[in-house]
Amino acid sequence: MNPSLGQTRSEIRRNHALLTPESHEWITQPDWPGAEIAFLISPDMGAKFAMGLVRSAHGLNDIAPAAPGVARFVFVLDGEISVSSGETLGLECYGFLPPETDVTVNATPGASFLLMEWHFVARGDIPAPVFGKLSDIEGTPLRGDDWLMVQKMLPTEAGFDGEVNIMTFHPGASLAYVETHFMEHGLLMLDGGGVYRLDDRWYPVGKGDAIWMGPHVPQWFGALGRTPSRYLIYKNYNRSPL
Ligand code: UGY
Ligand code: MN
Repeated sequence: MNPSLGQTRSEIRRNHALLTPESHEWITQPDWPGAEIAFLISPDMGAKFAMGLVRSAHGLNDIAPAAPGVARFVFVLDGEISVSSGETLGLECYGFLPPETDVTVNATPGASFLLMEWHFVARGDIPAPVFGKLSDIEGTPLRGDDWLMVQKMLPTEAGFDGEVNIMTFHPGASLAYVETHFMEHGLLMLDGGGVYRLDDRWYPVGKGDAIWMGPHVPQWFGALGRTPSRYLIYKNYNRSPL
């Protein structure tokens, strides 16, 4: 595959997309001074959320909160983020900033992180911010299969309208069946790789690849290789389809 000859593994389809690193478009935004952002998933393609990668060569200072009504989630891929409420987030630490939180974001030079934003659907009181470290979260087997472990970064209480999980597949493990559900996903491969089935297509995927799975798209993953495969996956959850 040779990007300079017009080739890419990226595919944008009606109900899903694969976004691979060689086609990332890094842009600047007035709301994010000092940052370059590659927005990989956005409502323009049919998603109800935005997902991107943020990087900053010289660091970030006091990035303003998200727009009114918008929840923000960050997951650190390199360097360190600190927030104005005092928390410092290192590698594989995360933060959930609910709407109307006046917390600003700073980052060290060279930092990079995953950014998710979505219009928050409130049920009762809006939850407080959540900060944590992935390695502190215990994994639980998915449907009893300990070759496929899930770590939930957000509380499962009804006040949260989404979940962001890490799924770790033992080499050779796979989803037990082809899922179809009305909830959407945004996914970033963190380690390893395998084959992702999306709708009627099968994609080889590896570290750094991102995927949008729209409502109802048939989805399945099988892990390949000799080391575990891990992905971060967002899902709109605790919400009615109506
Ligand atoms: O939570 C999920 O729906 C998850 N099992 N989906 C996926 O990995 N594609
Ligand atoms: Mn799913």
